[in-house]
Parts: sequence; structure tokens; C-alpha cells
Amino acid sequence: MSTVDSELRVGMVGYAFMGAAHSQAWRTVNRVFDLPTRARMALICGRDESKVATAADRLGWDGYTTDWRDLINRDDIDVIDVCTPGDSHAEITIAALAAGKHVLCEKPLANSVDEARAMVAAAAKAQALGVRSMCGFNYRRVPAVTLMRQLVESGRLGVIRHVRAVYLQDWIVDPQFPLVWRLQRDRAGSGALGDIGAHIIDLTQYVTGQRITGVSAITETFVKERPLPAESSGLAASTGNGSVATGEVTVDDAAVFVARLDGGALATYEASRFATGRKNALRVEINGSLGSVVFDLERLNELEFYEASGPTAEQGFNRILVTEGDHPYMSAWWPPGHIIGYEHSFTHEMRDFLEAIATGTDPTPSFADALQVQLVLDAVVRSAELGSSWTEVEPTLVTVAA
Ligand code: SOE
Repeated sequence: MSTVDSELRVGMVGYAFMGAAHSQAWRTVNRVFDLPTRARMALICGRDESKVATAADRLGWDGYTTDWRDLINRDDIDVIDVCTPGDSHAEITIAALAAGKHVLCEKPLANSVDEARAMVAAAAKAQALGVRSMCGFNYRRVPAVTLMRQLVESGRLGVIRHVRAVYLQDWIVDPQFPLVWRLQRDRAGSGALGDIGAHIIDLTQYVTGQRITGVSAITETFVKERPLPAESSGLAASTGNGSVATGEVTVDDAAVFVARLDGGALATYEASRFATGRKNALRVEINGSLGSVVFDLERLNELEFYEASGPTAEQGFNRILVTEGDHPYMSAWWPPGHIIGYEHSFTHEMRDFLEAIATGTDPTPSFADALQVQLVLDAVVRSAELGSSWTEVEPTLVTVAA
């Protein structure tokens, strides 16, 4: 067990789903992994004092504040964890980096390419002063996904020919589901595309080491008008005369696109919140000249691996149970066969972020990696608006980690 010789005091902005998931990870990371530094859950931030006070108590934070600028200005906060809707990522992150705070920012990085570029520039300036930044594409840190990348990187699949990725949910199939912030472009930037499509864009680029260079896309908003949420409950607001006030849905409900990757692979992507029955169904299949590999989030402890070698009569997709001690991250948890879950990917994310800060290295995915995702999102939107003509992805002006 290494001795912990320092403490990093964390300030987290946001306390909803991602705030809860990150809090679980901050609470757990030093109890599971031997790290040279300890995370202290110092302050959680939210605008509603009653709600954030409750969240601080429930999620295990020492205290709370209602103004994120308070976190930035304090000299007893070292790390800012941004778990807010996308419309505040750039402002909070750029201010935090300028104040010398290490930053973990949830995905997608921003609501636009311009914002993402500004965040990359701020991160580069801060990096020169030893300040670290990372974007929260947590699925990279599912052990089976890391193993998937290792198999591709080692050449076991040969030349990658196809990438086939879907991320499917169904939480807004009911047209009476209220117009929450994720359904408003000015808050979320885009709909299923940026929220869940961003994950499969990052994950497939990470696993293959290839970048998407062009797309042809279609998007759809199936339900264009929804009841306005009541401020407090999130349920439908009333107009007072018995009818329900409604508002326009300004984001995509689903996005489908084909893509070329710079290593020559052809790819298909589908991100939808209208895949009835699919709750959080992410599946990626990679086909290579020597074999294939399949990851399915609903079976996140497993990886299906097909090697086109050996006797034909014995070939088939092998199911690898990714729980051995020499599988990524797994030696810190339980004996082989004792599986882990969705939340563990966030603990792995905090592990790698803390270790990078403590060892003075740059964690991945960097903001530059996240900018590459943002450029693809932008190309998908432009392609869909142009009527699915072929759209080149604007080259990033910064180096992107392979
Ligand atoms: C969407 O509902 C969502 O919460 C995404 O925002 C997360 O990134 C994903 O991990 C789970 O689904």
C-alpha cells in the first residue's frame, strides 16, 4: 500500500445524475486504489441552497456553496469537477483553469466547436503551469473497453474494416415527458447526438486509434412539442385554465450516420432516445481482417472475441469474462468472476485523473480529444442540415492523443 503524501481538495459543480455518479467515485477511489494522493470531497455547488445542502449530506461532501465562482476563488480547492448541463461547461472550466485548478469536465465537452476550442486553448495555457484537465468519457474506463483497445492495438484483429456502434435509450418515448433541459438546444447543445452519440464517437475512436474524417447523417425529432416542466417537480406545468403549457423540442431525438475513419475503416453510428425497450444499450462491434470484437454495455464484464485462426470447425465468438487480476483495473476489486458495474467506470476515471495530477502527467481523454468528438458532432449536424451530403470533418488544429 503506497503512503498517501498529499490531498487534493475537490469542488464539484452539479448534483444531479452525474453529480451523484462522480460523488460515488470520489468516495470510493482512495478506498480501492493505492494512489499517491487522496481526494477530499470538500465542497459541492448548486444554485438551490436547500437542494445542494441535502445533496452535500447525502453524497458525502464536507460542505456546499451556491456559487461556482466561490469554488474558483478559494485557495483551499485544488480540483473542479464540472457536472452541469453543457451550456455552463465552457464558462466554469475556463475560469477554473485560469485560477490554476485541475479540471474534470463531463461530456460532451461543450455545446459548440467554438466553445470547445476555447476550452482547449485554456487547457493548453494551464498545462504549461502544471494544471491538468480531462473530459469525462467514462466508458473508456470499463475494463472490457480498455481490453478491446489493447486487442486492436496489438494487431490481433488485423486491419480494421468496420466499426458498428449504437447507443439506444427510450426515456422520452412518452410524448407527455416534460421538456427538460436535455431537450433544449440552448442548454444541451444537441439531443441524443451529443448526449449518447458522443460516447460512441469517443469510444470507437479510442478503441481503434482512428479518427472520423467525414460523415453523412440524418437526424430526427419525433416529438416536436412537449409539456413544460413545473419548476420544482419536473412534471408538466399547467396554464391555470386546466390545459398544459407546452414548448418546442429544439434538439434531435435520434441521429444516424455513416462515417469514414482515417485508417480506412467504414463505420455506422446510431444514437436514439426512441429505441423503445432499450434503456441504456450501448454496443460496439469492430471487424478486422483477422478477427472481431464486440462490447455490450448490458454485459459490461464481458467481451466477445472472434479470431479467424485455428481450425474452422472450432472458430466462434469467445466470451471473455473481464474480471481477471491482469485485466485493466480489476486487480483492485474482487476475485475473478465477481463482476463490477456502471459506477465503477467513474471510479476508474477518478483513479486515472488523480494519478495524472500526482505524477505530473496529462490524463486522457484530453480536451483536444474531446474537441475531436465535438468536431464530429458538428459535422453530423451540418450533414443532416445539408440533407446528408458528404461532410468533411474540419481538421483539429491541435494534436489529438492516439
Ligand atoms: C443520458 O441519460 C445519460 O445520463 C448520459 O448523459 C450519460 O453520459 C450516460 O452515461 C448515461 O445516460
